[in-house]
Amino acid sequence: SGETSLGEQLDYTITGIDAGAGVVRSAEEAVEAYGLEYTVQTSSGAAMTQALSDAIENEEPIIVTGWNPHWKFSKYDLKYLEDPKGSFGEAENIHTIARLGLEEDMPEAYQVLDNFYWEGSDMEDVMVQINEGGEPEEVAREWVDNNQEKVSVWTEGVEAVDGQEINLAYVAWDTEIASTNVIGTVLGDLGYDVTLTQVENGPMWEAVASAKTDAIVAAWLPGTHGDHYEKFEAEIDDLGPNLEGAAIGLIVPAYMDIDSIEDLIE
Ligand code: PBE
Repeated sequence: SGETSLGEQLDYTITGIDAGAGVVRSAEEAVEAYGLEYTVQTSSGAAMTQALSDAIENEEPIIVTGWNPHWKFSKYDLKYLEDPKGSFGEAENIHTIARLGLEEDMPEAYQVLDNFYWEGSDMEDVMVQINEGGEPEEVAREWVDNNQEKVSVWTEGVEAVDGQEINLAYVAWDTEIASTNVIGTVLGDLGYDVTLTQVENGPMWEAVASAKTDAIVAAWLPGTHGDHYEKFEAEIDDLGPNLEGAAIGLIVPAYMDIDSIEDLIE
């Protein structure tokens, strides 16, 4: 027929994020597993959400590598493409990982990091405010001030400290900008001199495994960062989930006439 196929309209492109992200690797695996003609174009989380918003504004098709929790679901009507081959895994939890020795060196921070746990809706509150233009640090400050009941569970019985330096590494994904700023604020309130260091995903894992950073709250397991976890398992201290029920996958605007990754097979 003379109709332009979806693949042609999309230039056979899946809009990815940073090359180090697990969701990009999973999307590349999906391209293989489903035998798609598509290429996963890497850029950044911010470029992906910009491309998504441009496409929706013009009611054009787009396929992005996405995840939840995320503010994009409260702003746009979106759907995950079904993934019958399981390239993107099942539900994910986000874990807190400390460097070896943190428990001895900074027991107070370790306790708070170990206690840190919140809901997807909490994280989305922070993400939405940042997306609406709030400075991450200020949004985190406000969230902590407005949610003292939750925060006090993380800090219960923990003694204040006197300006000890602590470093948290994170990747500039919207989820991790939110969580890292919130826990950084809580540690700051406890008396720590907190530095947040933005890195890429691989270097983030290397940093916590080699004690160049004290902790991360950005470990997506078991699937998304499973390869990094396995590589460094003996050199890290896994404090367990700080959030449950996250997910990754291919996401499209609800107006698109496809429901499954299989619909991309030509
Ligand atoms: N993400 C957000 C990351 C984990 C957190 C889904 C973009 C990734 O794909 O590695």
